[in-house]
Amino acid sequence: MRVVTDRNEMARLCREALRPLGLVPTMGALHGGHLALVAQARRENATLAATIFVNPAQFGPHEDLAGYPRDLERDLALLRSQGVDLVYVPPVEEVYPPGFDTWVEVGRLAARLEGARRPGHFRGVATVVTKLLALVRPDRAYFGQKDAQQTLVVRQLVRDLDIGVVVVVVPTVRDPDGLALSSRNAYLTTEQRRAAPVVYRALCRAEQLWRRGEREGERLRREVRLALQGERLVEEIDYVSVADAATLEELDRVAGPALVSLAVKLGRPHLIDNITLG
Ligand code: PAJ
Repeated sequence: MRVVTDRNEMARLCREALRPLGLVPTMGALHGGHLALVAQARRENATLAATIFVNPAQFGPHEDLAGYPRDLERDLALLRSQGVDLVYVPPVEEVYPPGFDTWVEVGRLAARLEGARRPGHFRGVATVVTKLLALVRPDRAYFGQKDAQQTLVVRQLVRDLDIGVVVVVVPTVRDPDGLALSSRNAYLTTEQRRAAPVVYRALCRAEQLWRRGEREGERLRREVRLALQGERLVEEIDYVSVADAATLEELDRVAGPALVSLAVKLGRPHLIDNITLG
């Protein structure tokens, strides 16, 4: 496994790589969710590249960029054990050199949900993903359904900017109690961790009602909220959404595929999760 910090060297190694070339972008602090992306990408490509870059541009001024969990040696050992060929670990100045002044702004899709909760977040994501795709030029790039809106934003920019990469979305990996794996789970206390499965339970409540024939968006949103409010450690419900799975527009009635998604503050972190209906 080659670990590369220089973008010219990364570009050269990717140009010379056996095709197809797969890319798994991450911010490190790797867990089973990341590794599911890596495993699938390993199966589907001749060469596998991963990136580890905690992207400052996607953190808001009041978000804990400095406190984001980092453990490069452990991450590299995991990637090596999964058969990754190339890992790009750029310093911040390599991605945003002095004078950097171009941003990728996705419109309507990026304004909703996480975009409303975290202004500027998707501009940072879209910009760094575009840069990584331009540098690596992979045949396939892998993203997790855990961040459903991010997958839609990436698909939109790939389409709009004619990037010519296949975006592959990998199902959410969960702990046995339903909690979606996330680097931010490390911030939970033992007691908060015990309460956290309420997030997935609340989503499953919507699915259960939907299976019984409930199609009214507002009723589904209300039931998810009620389930969340039943857990006293949920300090704040940022949003509960039942939206069109392609446009993220809130639905009055569920007819086609719908994304049920939510964000809550539980202790220090905000937890996000989602399921798809239909
Ligand atoms: P990060 O949070 O490190 O996640 C990297 C990838 O792993 C994302 O595609 C994310 O959706 C996926 N992932 C995280 N938890 C998952 C889980 N439990 N199951 C399945 N997939 C999971 O997302 C980012 O980094 C950044 O925004 C990035 C795309 C790297 C741009 O900076």
